[in-house]
Amino acid sequence: MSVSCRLLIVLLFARVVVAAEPNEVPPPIYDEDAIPHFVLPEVLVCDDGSKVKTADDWTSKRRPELLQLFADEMFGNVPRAAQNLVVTSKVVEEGEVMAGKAVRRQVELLVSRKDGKGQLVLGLLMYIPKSDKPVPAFIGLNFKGNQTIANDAKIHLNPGWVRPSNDGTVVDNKATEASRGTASSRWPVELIVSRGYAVGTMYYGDIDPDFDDGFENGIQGLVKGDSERKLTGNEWGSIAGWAWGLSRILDYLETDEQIDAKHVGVVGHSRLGKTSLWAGASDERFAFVVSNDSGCGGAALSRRRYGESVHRINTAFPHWFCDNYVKYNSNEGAMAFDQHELIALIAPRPVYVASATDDQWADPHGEYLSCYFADPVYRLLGTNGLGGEAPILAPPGPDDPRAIGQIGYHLRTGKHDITEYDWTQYLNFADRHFAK
Ligand code: GTR
Repeated sequence: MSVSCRLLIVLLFARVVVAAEPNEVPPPIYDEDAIPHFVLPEVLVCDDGSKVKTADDWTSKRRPELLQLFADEMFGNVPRAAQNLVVTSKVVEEGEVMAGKAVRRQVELLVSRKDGKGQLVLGLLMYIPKSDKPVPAFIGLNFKGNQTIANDAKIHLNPGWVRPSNDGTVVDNKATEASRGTASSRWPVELIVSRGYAVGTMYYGDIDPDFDDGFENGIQGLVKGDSERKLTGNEWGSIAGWAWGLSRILDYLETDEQIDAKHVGVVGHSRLGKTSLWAGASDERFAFVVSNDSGCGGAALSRRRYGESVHRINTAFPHWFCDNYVKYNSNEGAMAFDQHELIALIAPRPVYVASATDDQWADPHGEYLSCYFADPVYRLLGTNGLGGEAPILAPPGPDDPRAIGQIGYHLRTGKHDITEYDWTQYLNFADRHFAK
């Protein structure tokens, strides 16, 4: 089916235009019939109107311009000064786990300014299956500290600022002992290791604490130093900072002989799914990318305005994206891009997008459509896209991971979360691509 024909079908889904006062966040749409009319930018047409006909057109022209567009208008560019940072690593703890079948390794990545005026300590936790050859790995950031991912008393308790929680796991914005293992259902470490993969994680707040402080702290603050300069409209927001941190983990893994650094996938849930997509788009060393329930600003098409909208996300989380992104509040039609093109930036590498039935805020249908509209790029680059002869417009039903080619997709029954079911699909997907 041609791209224009697919666009027509989407237009048929969309009938009513929603109007709102310029500065007022419109109420979320939860009705397919209420989605505004929209026309998606064509992924295989360059800014100058020329068509992308070959893999080379994509790689040498369209992909670079799209990547720059997302950097300038949405996530923000990493300032050149970040290249002056010096990152060193130190293994700070190591031990056998899982009855000798795996190793737990804790590493500190020390990020320092050359002028000595400040540094950040990023704590990486890894579980690595014992093997006589380097193993592939999944890496991803976590929300509340490495100690939350497993009930393992040896994991260092994160000393930094943590988002508040009233269940005793965080007191005065510091994680407590009670937080140990509280996110273990999201990190089925034993399953991952038993399938032959290492898993590495870092607390996202080590890179940039998740609150709007004008970027005085975290990686943006470190790069800025004591200069009074404010970030410009196209400089990095928090998501770009977190993605930068994921790339530093990969730098380290390239030096770890137990890891097959050519087969490292990046995985993330929710805001960290938005982050894994941007990390995968901006750093082509990531061999595969997983977006779990990433929603608005992640895998979901922005123009649908279904569930969380650009206007709402920029209002609730002004620090996640660059300031230029605010121009698109209730004005998505002015974007020269949409989220299918973020998926396409990962091509031809495997990408997996997952949604959940009760997570309408993240627009499961819009997440699938991004995969659908990224499919032509995957096929142009010689892969089978969403699988089959041609992609299917209707999303698969719950718990039916059948839309699986170089792009994978499933809709899990249940709430906004990342579960063992999700991980099982990601492991199967990685197995298939790494031909194990
Ligand atoms: C929500 C936000 C979503 C998603 C989620 C999360 O409040 O609206 O975009 O990122 O948080 O990260 O848990």
